[in-house]
Amino acid sequence: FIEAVIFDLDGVITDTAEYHYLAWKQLAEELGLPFDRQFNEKLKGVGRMDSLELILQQGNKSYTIEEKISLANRKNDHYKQLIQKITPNDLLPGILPLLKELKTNGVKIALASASKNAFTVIDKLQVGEYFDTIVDAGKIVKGKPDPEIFMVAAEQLKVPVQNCVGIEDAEAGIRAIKEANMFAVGVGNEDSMHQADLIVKDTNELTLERLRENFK
Ligand code: B16
Ligand code: MG
Repeated sequence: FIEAVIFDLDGVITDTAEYHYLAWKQLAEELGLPFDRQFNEKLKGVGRMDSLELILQQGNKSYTIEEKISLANRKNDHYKQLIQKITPNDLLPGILPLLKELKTNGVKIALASASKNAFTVIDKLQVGEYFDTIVDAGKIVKGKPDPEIFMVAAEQLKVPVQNCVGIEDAEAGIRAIKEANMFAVGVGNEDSMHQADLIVKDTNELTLERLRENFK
């Protein structure tokens, strides 16, 4: 039975991808590197330093570790400024009713986001009260597709992995959920979600009933 639901943030609870896109674009422009929406797709669910590496590979200049850290910080400053604008209206469709439904039915709720800004975003969305636990991305050694962040979420909730459902919008995230031996729900189109146990096109299709019908 479903004892807990573990949520990804970006692309599932809210669309911070747009803000990540704008912040990376600003940095890429400052560095004279190419950057567009198509390239941005590769960065979804991927951590900050790994995302930076992918962007820098577009040019032929090499950077020291110190320079890379300062570039990542610069992108994060742009991003932090952008997320100040987030309000509860930025919750994706169906997410608030789902959180409420899970809570009323005694299903535990966790957040497993690669973002070190997840606490700020959850705060801005005003949904912190629904989460039994939020994994600190800063304490995770291996990013998605490694299962670590989902395993830590289950440990923090004290729920066995076989009773957990993970919800993700990125291929790397679905792989992480499956590697953690959990039931994987993918939000998005089927091509990038073939490993998922259940695929929904839109977040407003996510209801406890739908999850229970498909859970195995
Ligand atoms: P930060 P998720 C991920 O969030 C984003 O999808 C990804 O684009 C971002 O680079 C990563 O968080 C790290 O975010 O720079 O704020 O620490 O999808 O795992 O919720
Ligand atoms: Mg995501």
